[in-house]
Amino acid sequence: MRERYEALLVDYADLLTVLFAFGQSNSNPANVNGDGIVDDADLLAVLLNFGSGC
Ligand SMILES: [Ca+2]
Repeated sequence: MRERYEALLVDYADLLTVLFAFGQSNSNPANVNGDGIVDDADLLAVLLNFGSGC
């Protein structure tokens, strides 16, 4: 499972992962910032890193 998006290429699959999991509070790879819930902060993190990787 994906722990941190900055370690991977961010693409449409990641964006969809966040969108489909939006609002969920369980453990989820879409919870990018690890605060326990998938929300707009995670969506923003994906958008800001879209197309990047290392
Ligand atoms: Ca989050």
